[in-house]
Amino acid sequence: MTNKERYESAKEIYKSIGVDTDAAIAKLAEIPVSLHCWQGDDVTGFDHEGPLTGGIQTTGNYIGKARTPEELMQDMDEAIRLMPGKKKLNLHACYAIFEDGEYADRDKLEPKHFAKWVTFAKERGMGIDFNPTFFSHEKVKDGLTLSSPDEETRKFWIEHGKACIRISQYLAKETGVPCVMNIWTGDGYKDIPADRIGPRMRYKDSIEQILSESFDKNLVKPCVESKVFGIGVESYTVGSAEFTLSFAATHDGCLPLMDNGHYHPTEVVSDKIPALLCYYPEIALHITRPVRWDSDHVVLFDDETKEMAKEIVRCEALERVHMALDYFDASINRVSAWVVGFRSWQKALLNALCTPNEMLKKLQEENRLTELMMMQEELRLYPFGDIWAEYCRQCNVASDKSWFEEVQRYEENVLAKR
Ligand code: RNT
Ligand code: ZN
Repeated sequence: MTNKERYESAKEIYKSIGVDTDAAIAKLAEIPVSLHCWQGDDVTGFDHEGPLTGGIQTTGNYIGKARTPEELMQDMDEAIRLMPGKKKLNLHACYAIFEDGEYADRDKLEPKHFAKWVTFAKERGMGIDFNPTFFSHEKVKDGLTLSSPDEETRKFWIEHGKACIRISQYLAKETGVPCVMNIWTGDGYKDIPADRIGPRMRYKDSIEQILSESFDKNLVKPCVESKVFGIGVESYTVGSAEFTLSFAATHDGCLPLMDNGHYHPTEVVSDKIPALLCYYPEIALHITRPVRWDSDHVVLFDDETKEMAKEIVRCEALERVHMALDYFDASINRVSAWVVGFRSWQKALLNALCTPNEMLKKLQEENRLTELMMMQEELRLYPFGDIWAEYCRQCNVASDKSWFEEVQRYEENVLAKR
């Protein structure tokens, strides 16, 4: 059978359970997913020397890490060519690009330092998301930034946040696409603190000061990301789940951002998505794969990833949930890491769009739970691969593993020579 015939056959099978696969494919093609630049260089950026801090860590030393903006863009291009679907570019402030000899510290960053990224994104029809970088910098004092008891430190980071609001607004204006600006800090303590409320009150005040910078709410969407713990900050995180959720709930225009690596191992973000959607008009996600902890492994097409996508689709919230990938694996080919992760999330979304959600919901409402279980299991073996192949064909990318040959060639010709 040709791929076309396989698709036609699969389409009929899905049609018999009330799923329109053509509509699913068309829908997915218009939903942007944010691709994080930081997988390409192990969260290093271009504005500093020195280690990655903030309780996050990349492990591995695979060849070919991008060392310059040109290399990073070239690698991203290579990855983008191999992924179906609409992309948005996700940048961190530490990826500022300085022209010869010039340098601006984080509190003095300006839109012009991101002009090259704007050109890159525009040429590829992408919007841009942005992140202030509150880590890997000498002004992180005793592991604290926005919650520091040292006024000078705190002021520096507030100014950084404000500069990032201005940059986000510029990125949105230039690309014509709203910019999601995510605030995450690694602030916390390794061991049992004596004062848990003080840092949180300072953190609250600092974020309020950042958000007091004037911006158009239709252009800039600030978010606050929570976390349970980081490496070296195991006992206390200032921006905990309760703190950030409450902050977003009480500050108009501020979105909560859930990273699925930032919860206790048996908690699932798939269940938290519909809970938050009951209250927030919009939410944001960092999609990652925690292995035993917030390890930021490459996203796979696994059960929880599928379940998260299903919840977004079932809640009819594809336009209300800002989706961004967030992982960094330095132990494997970084281009492949981008591609596998992005393709996995695309698969999860397409799989969700091909799920007979109305039918399943009805079974639940009528308490036909025996049948619901049977049907959910049955669906696992539906010919989803044929729908995926058709989606990839329409997006002009390989549907099967043949994309990997391209990555191997690129490793040989480009990455191995660095
Ligand atoms: C860290 C957070 C944060 C970072 C990126 C680089 O635990 O997930 O989102 O991964 O900002
Ligand atoms: Zn994250």
